[in-house]
Amino acid sequence: MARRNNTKLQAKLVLLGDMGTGKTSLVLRFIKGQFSDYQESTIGAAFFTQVLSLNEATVKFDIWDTAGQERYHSLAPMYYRGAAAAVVVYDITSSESFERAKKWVQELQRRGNLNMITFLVANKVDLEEKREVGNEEGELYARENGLDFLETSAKTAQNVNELFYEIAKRKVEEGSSVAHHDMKVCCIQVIETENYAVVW
Ligand SMILES: Nc1nc2c(ncn2[C@@H]2O[C@H](COP(=O)(O)OP(=O)(O)OP(=O)(O)O)[C@@H](O)[C@H]2O)c(=O)[nH]1
Ligand SMILES: [Mg+2]
Repeated sequence: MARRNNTKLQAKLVLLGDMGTGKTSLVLRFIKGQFSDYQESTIGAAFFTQVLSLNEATVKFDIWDTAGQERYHSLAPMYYRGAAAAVVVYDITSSESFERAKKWVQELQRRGNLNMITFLVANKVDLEEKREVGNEEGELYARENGLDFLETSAKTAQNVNELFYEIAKRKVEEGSSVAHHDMKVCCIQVIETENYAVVW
């Protein structure tokens, strides 16, 4: 019989994106199942943890929710350095936030981890009538840049759990491929800390 939950992984996840795109709202929807129309703008960054149980493993996420205001930009490398996954968020009702998301993707491609899982997330799909960025536009940019893509709504919860579960699943697959094949991959390190293996 297959053993369940026998692997424990810890993964650092960072959210980046323009102010007001819904980064904090996505995290609070995922962790607390809550949404507020009056979510306050993040100052500096906020830290959350959440444990996800999959069939094969338990993944503990250390989540850094960064502040989108431009004045905090210089702090960002502190949060994406060493991250296993990055979620770059834009707001479908703001073309400007989509342009900002592209800048984040470029910065991550220049300065982030080589094997980082990067999701491009188009948030606020409940505001379809105010849409400025088409689904195909986001999807195409993601495909051309090797990113995963999801449209979400922190308000209605559409695709929010799916986003975090997909990242967890991918980390587990990466972790097990390292263990099973005993590969020496320079950028994937599996380190035992306490009870968790940290996958970078
Ligand atoms: N309609 C709708 N509103 C949303 C959604 N997600 C967030 N909002 C609203 O958008 C505003 C900004 O959300 P935040 O979660 O604070 O955005 P943020 O990206 O964390 O912003 P900063 O912390 O300033 O970088 C808030 O008023 C939220 O209620 C969504 O999916 N749909
Ligand atoms: Mg915030």
